Amino acid sequence: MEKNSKIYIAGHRGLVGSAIVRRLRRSGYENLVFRTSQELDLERQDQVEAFFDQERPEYVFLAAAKVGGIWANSTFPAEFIYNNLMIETNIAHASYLFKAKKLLFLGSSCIYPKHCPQPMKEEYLLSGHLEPTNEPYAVAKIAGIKLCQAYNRQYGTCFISVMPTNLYGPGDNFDLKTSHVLPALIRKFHEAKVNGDRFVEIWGTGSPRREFLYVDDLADACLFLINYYEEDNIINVGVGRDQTIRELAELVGEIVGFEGDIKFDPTQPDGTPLKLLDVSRLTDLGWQARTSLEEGIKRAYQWYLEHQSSDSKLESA
Ligand code: GFB
Repeated sequence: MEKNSKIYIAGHRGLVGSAIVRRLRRSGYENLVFRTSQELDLERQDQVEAFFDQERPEYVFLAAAKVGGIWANSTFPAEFIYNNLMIETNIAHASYLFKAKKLLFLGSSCIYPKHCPQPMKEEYLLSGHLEPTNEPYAVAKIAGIKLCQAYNRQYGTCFISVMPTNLYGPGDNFDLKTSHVLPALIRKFHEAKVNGDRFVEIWGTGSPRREFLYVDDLADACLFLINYYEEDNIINVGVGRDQTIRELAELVGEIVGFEGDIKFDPTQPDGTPLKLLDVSRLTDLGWQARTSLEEGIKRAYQWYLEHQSSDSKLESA
């Protein structure tokens, strides 16, 4: 990308999109275009095509998506499959029609089978059954990958697909029902500390293992990949380490300064037991994550403290 290239960031107000905007600006890319969901409904093909016709972006970051944690995925399966299919189909097709030079599609580590060998290599895609709690979301993301590959093959486009592990950081959704585990734990421990509660309740058994990537590291990887990666194959982005949810909860409790106990609620689902990405393909290209989990949680907690009074932001970010 040239410094004056026109770059469209779909989803620029979300966790990932806002980090990509921060990262692009830091490197001096200023010709950025974006629209709020009020201005442009990405589920409407006519609106998306009119926008592409008007703006003709040269590079597209497809970071717009319907996302959420295990409860949201299980509760709104129709929205998770429909919204994501519509958004990715409309944007990829418009990128082809209006001749974008390159598109970067963001998938998710939940595209891999529930009982995938660990760490999960890119070639394990479609080698087994998916985790039921997020199957509709995973199917939409797999469709997005196949769409990119099919357009590359038939139309000669340059659409790349990037699979990040579980993400967290500034701009996250801290709503206790719909969020992912890490922001939920930050909020639960903080509120328990402030209220002087004796314990914090965590969903599930605490035994599933998860890997967490700080979102600004993902944005850095996206910039690296849009500049240097041209392959059809998907590529994982993670840190290469995981921990149990129990260990994560202990770490968040320590950072927040909560001194009570942790209780588990095994009536809530655990989801997939293991989810660690093999990041050797990306490491071999010369990129690796920089932010330690402890440092990342401290920064995310700081962001939460600075934004907790504006409830609307916390619940819709
Ligand atoms: O982050 P999370 O919601 O999603 O949950 P997944 C991870 C683990 O943390 C699960 C446990 O075992 C949860 O039961 N957990 C414990 C909690 N306490 C809490 C809590 O208070 N809130 C939440 N949310 N979890 C998602 C997928 O799976 O991962 C998405 O549903 C997406 O589609 C995302 O792929 C990356 O890691 O299980």
